[in-house]
Amino acid sequence: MVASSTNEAKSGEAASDTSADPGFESEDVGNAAYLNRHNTEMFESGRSFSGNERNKVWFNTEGLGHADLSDLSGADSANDGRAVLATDLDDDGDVDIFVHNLQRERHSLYRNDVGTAAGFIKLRLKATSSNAEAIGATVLVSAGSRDTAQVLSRGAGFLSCQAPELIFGLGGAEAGEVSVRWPSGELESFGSLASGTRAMLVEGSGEAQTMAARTTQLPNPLPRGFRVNLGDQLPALAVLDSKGEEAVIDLQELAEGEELYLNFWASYCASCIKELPDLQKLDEEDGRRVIALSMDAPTDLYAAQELFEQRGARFPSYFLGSKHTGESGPSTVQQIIDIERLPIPSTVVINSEGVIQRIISGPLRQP
Ligand SMILES: [Ca+2]
Ligand SMILES: [Ca+2]
Repeated sequence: MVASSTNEAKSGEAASDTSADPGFESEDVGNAAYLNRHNTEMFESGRSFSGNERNKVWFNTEGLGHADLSDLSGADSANDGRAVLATDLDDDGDVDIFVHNLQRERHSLYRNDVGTAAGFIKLRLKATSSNAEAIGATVLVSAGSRDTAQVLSRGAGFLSCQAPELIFGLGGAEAGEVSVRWPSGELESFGSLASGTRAMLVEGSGEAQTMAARTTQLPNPLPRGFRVNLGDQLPALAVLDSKGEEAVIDLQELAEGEELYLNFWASYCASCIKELPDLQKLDEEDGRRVIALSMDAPTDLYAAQELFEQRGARFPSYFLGSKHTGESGPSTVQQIIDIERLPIPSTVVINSEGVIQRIISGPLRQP
């Protein structure tokens, strides 16, 4: 899509009589230079070329159609995905998902925690009378009353390939009968393989070579909307103060040896506004301090601050909109959170050393 837009622009540019003035040409709406800069700005601002195409996860209910598990599975994302690799990355028997994105987080890894109680078989293939990777082979697994077939194909997704491994769920059966239709056309049986088997099937051998499991622990995800995690030290942040002036919050300094609650809120968030009096009471407790950081647009700063004060909140209040880029000096707020994903209210509890002890998504007091 991007390439074709640029080509169209180039042909339009050739017909334009503004080419006599290179300075003017570079500003001409629709020409290649304009589009390139437009595209760069799209990338830098984290916007999508493809509009709002959220990632989807569908579950085949076998009879009741496909259920949309996108949100429930946690794989829902507004990121602009370009390729999906579905394979068992931690070798525990269930299929995990790796997504390559065009922008924002370039790679996302979704660990499958559903479990493998229903059983599985993992197979790799080696052909001897055709391409050694056995691309194009069809593997059939009969388990219980179910027959499942998969074709080994490596190409899928933009600039990506699939893992050379097929994973079969057994639907609760203790074993599966395995046969392979090799690219040569030969059909070969490998007999019954027990649930949990990981095996290499070599064409012509008639016997599966079992392989030991090599399980590894995939990391836990960061708290939603955060780019920092428990145990991290929060950097000094460039913000605006409640009068709209540039300010830097050094959380360790502000904590003054006490426990610090950094509350992310906004004037458009009903539950945020509701808990402001509770946060004020918390700030008045011994050994605790509260700081508010509003997610409001800088243009709404004064209205948000007015609402903050109307709710009886008197603890320090800061806002987005600093001109600092985060390249040197204090960090930007965007370097510790993803504003588009952060659930608000969210509260980070920091100890007197400035280290994150807890991250609370939602109100402090759950309804
Ligand atoms: Ca897995
Ligand atoms: Ca798993």
